[in-house]
Amino acid sequence: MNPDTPLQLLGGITAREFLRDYWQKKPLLIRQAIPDFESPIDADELAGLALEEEVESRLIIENGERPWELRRGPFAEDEFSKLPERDWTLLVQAVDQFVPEVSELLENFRFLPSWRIDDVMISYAAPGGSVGPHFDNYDVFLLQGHGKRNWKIGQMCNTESPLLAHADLRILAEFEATDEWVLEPGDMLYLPPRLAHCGVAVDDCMTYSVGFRAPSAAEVLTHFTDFLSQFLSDEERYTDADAVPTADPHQIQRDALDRLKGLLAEHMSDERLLLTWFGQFMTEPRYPELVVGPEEVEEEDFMNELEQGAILIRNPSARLAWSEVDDDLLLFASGQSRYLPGKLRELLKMICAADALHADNLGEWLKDEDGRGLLCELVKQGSLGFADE
Ligand SMILES: [Mn+2]
Repeated sequence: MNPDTPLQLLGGITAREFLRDYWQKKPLLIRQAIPDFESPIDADELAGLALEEEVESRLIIENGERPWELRRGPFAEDEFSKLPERDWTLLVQAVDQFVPEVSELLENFRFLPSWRIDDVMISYAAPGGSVGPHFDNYDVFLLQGHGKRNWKIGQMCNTESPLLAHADLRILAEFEATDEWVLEPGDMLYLPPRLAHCGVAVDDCMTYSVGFRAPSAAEVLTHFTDFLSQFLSDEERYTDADAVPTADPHQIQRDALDRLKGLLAEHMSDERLLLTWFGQFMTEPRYPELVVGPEEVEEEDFMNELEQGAILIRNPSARLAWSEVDDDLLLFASGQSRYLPGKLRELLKMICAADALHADNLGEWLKDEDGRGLLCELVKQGSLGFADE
């Protein structure tokens, strides 16, 4: 993708300009980001997903049993018919993992790293429906899918921003609107992290939220050090073979701190381990239980299937990324990593990018032992699978 091509999705600016001026910095309203957009799923289908055990969903009812009542799915069918006329919202997480047409929408966002994308949440709101003024710690693109929604944006927030007393929802106690727009189908609003916003349904409406993942500094440190510690032996300890007599034996001296910093720096700067951890962490599936490998797959059977025209597709819950370090390639698949020889570079790119793999586009790769082995492993692991006819 050429970063200097003006994109309709970004209102005619280029990916380079968007990243420079807006990404993580300031909001951008784009009228008709996807012209004449028609939601690939309707309200009934969304409600249907919220009945499913494996789907994460919530209902927020502004004037329910208590103010801003939160109910968690899965829901029973008759629960929807008992809802009030207005002022409620149904939120369904990760619809892209369950509806291929919603997943295809993400193709529009290839100007951003795919491993930064978390999921597509879809909300359906009755007139007046809202989840209250709030802020998120992540970037989000809000694409209007159906009906109209009024969006107000406000101040930049942080952990000190006062919230309403509520057990589960983080609703801002203070909201100072600075801008306001009504979004119609195909319109999109980009919001950087921590910007206060409040969307209220004008009529029955559906909004797509393309959300991103970014680990907190605390997560990076705790998870990376946990990962690192698997490779460290108990013998490796704080050492002070270079110690000299101290004036006061009760004082922790500067030299002790320097030795500790040296110990930390030595391990923290291991780029191979850092990359391995990061790739695994960022490709961890949101719902690991949906990436379960099938029974043992024999390479011979696997090859036969492909030769008979079977099509390999990515498990919609799997996450893939690749990287390189020195002359090695690394493939990250759903929280796992593997080193691969440099000759597989083009295959790796294809596995990450292609929506379908088959004998035709795989071509020569099926004659390569390492290539075949890799594909077969990914099927065993559950990241790739044969499409049902
Ligand atoms: Mn939000």
